[in-house]
Amino acid sequence: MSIMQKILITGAAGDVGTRLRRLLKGVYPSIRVSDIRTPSDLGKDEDFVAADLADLTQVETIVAGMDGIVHLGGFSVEGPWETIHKSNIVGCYNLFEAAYRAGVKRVVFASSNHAVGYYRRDQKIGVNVTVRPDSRYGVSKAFGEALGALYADKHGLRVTCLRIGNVNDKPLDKRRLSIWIMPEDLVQLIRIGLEHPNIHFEIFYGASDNTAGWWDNSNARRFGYSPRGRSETFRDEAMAEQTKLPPDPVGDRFQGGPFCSEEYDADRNP
Ligand code: 15L
Repeated sequence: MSIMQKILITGAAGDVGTRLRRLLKGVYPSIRVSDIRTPSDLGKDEDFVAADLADLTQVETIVAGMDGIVHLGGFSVEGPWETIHKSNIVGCYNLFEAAYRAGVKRVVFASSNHAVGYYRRDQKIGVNVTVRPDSRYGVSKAFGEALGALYADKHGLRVTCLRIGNVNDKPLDKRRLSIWIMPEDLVQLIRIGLEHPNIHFEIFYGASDNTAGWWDNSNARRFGYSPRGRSETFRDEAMAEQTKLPPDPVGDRFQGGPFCSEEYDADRNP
């Protein structure tokens, strides 16, 4: 694996961006961070450049001179179409197009479990399944994966899409016992995407070593991924938290949980 010199992290003010800024510090010689808003904890030594992803000119400014990009930027939950369209469709297109024009070598795209959220919980899925988005947000993540494939296959960008479960210090409830990823494990996946010599276009699941997991992550393991986190360690706590949540008969059937039950047309979907 070879170390890239200049890395850009978009979405740097968000929860995952904030964790990654800390964890990637010192890993790469030069890290630029960007977001539409200034991170509240921005350090004096951090190279922050604000940008609206929906504006191609601004995106071209932040990607200039970069070797690799970790693209976390965008809207990170379900939202109105106008918001998803601007932040995650136009914004994601601008990111890949600007990266290509600037000669950036690699992009790691933060996709989401919600690109495949309508798979049932009794199904084990790998990375080659048809996408089954559970929301407009999930559709935007499937779109980002498709864009990544296009820029890899047509233009030679090396692209890794991470279908991230839930990044947190510990799994928050029963569903998260299946999809939790420890932040350090996410760093491992990002580093594979930025450094592994054989990346062309890959999809990995962003999950730790979860016994209750729904995803076959052998593709990530093929590239050396060796997760350290084990959600079972936190089972009792997570199940105790679960009892505080309202019943969700639709969400509980599907991997995407509440994203699946939101706006669900039960009368048209017997
Ligand atoms: C996501 O994709 C979201 O960005 C995050 O906020 C969580 O909702 C996560 O999925 C999840 O499914 O728990």
